[in-house]
Amino acid sequence: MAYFEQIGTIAYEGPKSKNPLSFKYYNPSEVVAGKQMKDHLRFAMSWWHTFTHRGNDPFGGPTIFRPWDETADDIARAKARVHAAFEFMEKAQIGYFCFHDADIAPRQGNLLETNRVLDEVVEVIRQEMARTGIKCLWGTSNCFSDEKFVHGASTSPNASVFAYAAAQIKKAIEVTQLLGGENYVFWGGREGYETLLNTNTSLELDNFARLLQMAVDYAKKIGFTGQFLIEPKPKEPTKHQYDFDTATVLAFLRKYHLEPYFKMNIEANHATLAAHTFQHELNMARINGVFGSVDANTGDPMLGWDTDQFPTSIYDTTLAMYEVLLAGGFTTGGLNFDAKVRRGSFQEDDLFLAYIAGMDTFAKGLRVAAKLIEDGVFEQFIAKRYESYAEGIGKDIIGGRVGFSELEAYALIHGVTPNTSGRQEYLETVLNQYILES
Ligand code: XUL
Ligand code: CO
Repeated sequence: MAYFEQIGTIAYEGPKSKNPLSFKYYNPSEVVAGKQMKDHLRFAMSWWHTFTHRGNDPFGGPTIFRPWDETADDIARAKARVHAAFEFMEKAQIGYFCFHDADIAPRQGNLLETNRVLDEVVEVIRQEMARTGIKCLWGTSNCFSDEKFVHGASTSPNASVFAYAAAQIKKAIEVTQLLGGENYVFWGGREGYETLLNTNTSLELDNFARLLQMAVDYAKKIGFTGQFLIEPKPKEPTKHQYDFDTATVLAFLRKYHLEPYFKMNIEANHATLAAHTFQHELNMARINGVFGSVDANTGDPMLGWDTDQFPTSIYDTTLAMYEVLLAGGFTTGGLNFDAKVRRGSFQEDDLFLAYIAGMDTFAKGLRVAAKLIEDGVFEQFIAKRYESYAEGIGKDIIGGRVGFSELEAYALIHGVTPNTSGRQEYLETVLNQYILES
């Protein structure tokens, strides 16, 4: 059965096309900076927002009613969603998907039954993957929605909740391995606190690290070679999330000797919520060698919460792809649209239009970023700005050949040379020029 009968495969028609169901900038097989666009961008669909989201918000129930949700039997519904999801990905030319255990199969009364149903649905996914060649970018476990996770999962004060979360994650890693997932994501849904008045932060952080170490050990044991990723987010649902931002996660990983096993899954709006730019978070991951993958959705700058919107700002995607290219591009990672259509965008074709918007915006960003790097626009400027460290006293500082006494002697004799302008406005103008002309 086809769910999107009116829609064919979305094709590249170029920037002059007026056909909304076409790509204007994303030309999958076109080579940009030595690689086909599809291999640079590695677009992924998020199962949860695309196939289970019904438009609910805190003020109202569903506004989105999908044909694949019509059956009352929740296992049949999960299987119908698999067929709809693969038809959608094929038609939208999306090569990867990401999932939580809870999105792909309905939970049952106990863990054993939940896992049995999960296996049943995973088998249908496996068949669809074999039929289409679509791959799994990453899997994860939902350790935040269920009531038992009210006080956290690995950071819960209740040890039996820690055990249950571990069991759930064990299974999710196994399923990810079975589906050939290239990564496994940890997003600490409720790993944080609401108030310090009832919280032992020291024990909670130790336990968080214990759970991650167990995951590392178990992956080794079963031969799961996918990359482990941590997705930083500063707030929501808890007031303070332990994985606040890249720098905080790095400090945590280093304290517990976990850094070799984890990279970052950077989400654009999580950066915004931490009062950083998307580019900042990607930059921090890149310079620390922990750049892994991207959740490409954006927020609304007027709102302080996680709106999970499809990205349409070329400015942001240009600077994001600039960092991704400087990081050497994606290896196991990709661009996952952890994004949902607005509550008011309830038609089936809105799903296609939303993904087209996001994919075209990133494709355009890639084109601009590749040109900026090819021309060395910012690299040359930056190299010149720091040239005082390439010779003389600067070289001695970097080489560790001088300390306070030598520097005092230097300063007493030489004083300081004049500073040069940072030229921010000029650089911003050049960036605009590249966005408009590339
Ligand atoms: C939550 C979020 C998650 C993770 C996976 O803000 O982004 O959906 O991407 O659990
Ligand atoms: Co995300």
